[in-house]
Amino acid sequence: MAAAVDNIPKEQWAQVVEQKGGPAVYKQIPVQTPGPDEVLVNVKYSGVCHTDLHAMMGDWPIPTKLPLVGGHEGAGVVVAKGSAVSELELGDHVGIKWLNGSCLACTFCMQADEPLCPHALLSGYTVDGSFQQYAIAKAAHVARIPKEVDLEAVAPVLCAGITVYKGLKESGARPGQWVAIVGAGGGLGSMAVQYAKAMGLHVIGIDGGDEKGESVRSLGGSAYVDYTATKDLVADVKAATPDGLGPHAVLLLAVSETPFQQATAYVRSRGAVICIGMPANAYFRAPVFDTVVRMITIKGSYVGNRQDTQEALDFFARGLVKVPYKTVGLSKLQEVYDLMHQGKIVGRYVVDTSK
Ligand code: 8ID
Ligand code: ZN
Ligand code: ZN
Repeated sequence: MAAAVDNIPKEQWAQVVEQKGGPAVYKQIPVQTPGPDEVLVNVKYSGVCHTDLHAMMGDWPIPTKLPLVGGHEGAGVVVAKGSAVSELELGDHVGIKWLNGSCLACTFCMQADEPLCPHALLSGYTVDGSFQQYAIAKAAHVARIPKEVDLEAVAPVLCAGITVYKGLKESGARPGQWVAIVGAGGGLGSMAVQYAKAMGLHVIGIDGGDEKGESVRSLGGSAYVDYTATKDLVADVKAATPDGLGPHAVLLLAVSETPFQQATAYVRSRGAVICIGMPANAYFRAPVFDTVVRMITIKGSYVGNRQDTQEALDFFARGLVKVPYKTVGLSKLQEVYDLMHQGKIVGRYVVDTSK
């Protein structure tokens, strides 16, 4: 180790998933030492993403490490660094994101598609993440957070913000056009409404219940369609656009399969449907005939690269997006998961690692 602050403890508090399906157990575990190309980050705050719940439940086809410390929206301070780390100093503010590290040498890394790296390390999935007081990440990949930015408020940008900002770019939607955000009241959705607005787009939010509708409107959405109340979702979404032809792009952020089977019915001809949410065992479904004769694009979008990260953070630093969040102690993580499982969270929960 090349450098470290003096007061790093040997033990720390963490939330540890010991078996598939959980629960997360709040306990003390050892603090690790960073390797040559790594930094040790004193995580102050971490956002709680639905991906952390998928990881604990073992929802997805790739297994997690076990025992597992989840978390990948960690905002904190560099307290130690390896001998090969020259571009970060002790005391720098950084973010631990989903992409903890990548090889930087494969064909995908060479083209700044690091999320596609076959050797990618994933925070809170294949390596321990930010639901602990001291977490390790590759120096090349930590997000650089300006010192004047509030670490608590910025934490959810580190996954939710980056992901929806990248998804909007992938959609090709241009200023003045319309985008439907499906799951608009959730963590990614709340950020997507605002990034879309900041990028000059009109937003139709789709989610369930009045509270999520109020959130969509307060964040700048032009229309809200309640999937639990509508009699004809496709007609309502199309009717929300001034010419009735439907949105130019759809961002699918919901943790439910149904919207993945509806989106091509209301997207505008020549429009794009972007899959981002990852409900367990779900399939996308679209009629081939319509997809062809209406020239619909269907795409997946997966977090973002290092440049997307800095751009997404810059929107936040300029005050263009604000995260609606509630903060609880790290010790209360399981309660956050319970609310998330019930779909009751509007916006994001952030955990404070000191409590
Ligand atoms: O890189 C990626 N692709 C990426 C990055 C980060 C997260 C993907 N994700 C995935 C997560 O793993 C998760 O599957 O995106 C999904 C959403 O994550 P989240 O925003 O953190 O989840 P949330 O806060 O629980 O929000 C989900 C929202 O979907 C709504 C819920 O009401 C909630 O507000 N929703 C559901 I469930 N069914 C819906 C439906 N049929 C719906 N909204 C509209 N229509
Ligand atoms: Zn995430
Ligand atoms: Zn690579």
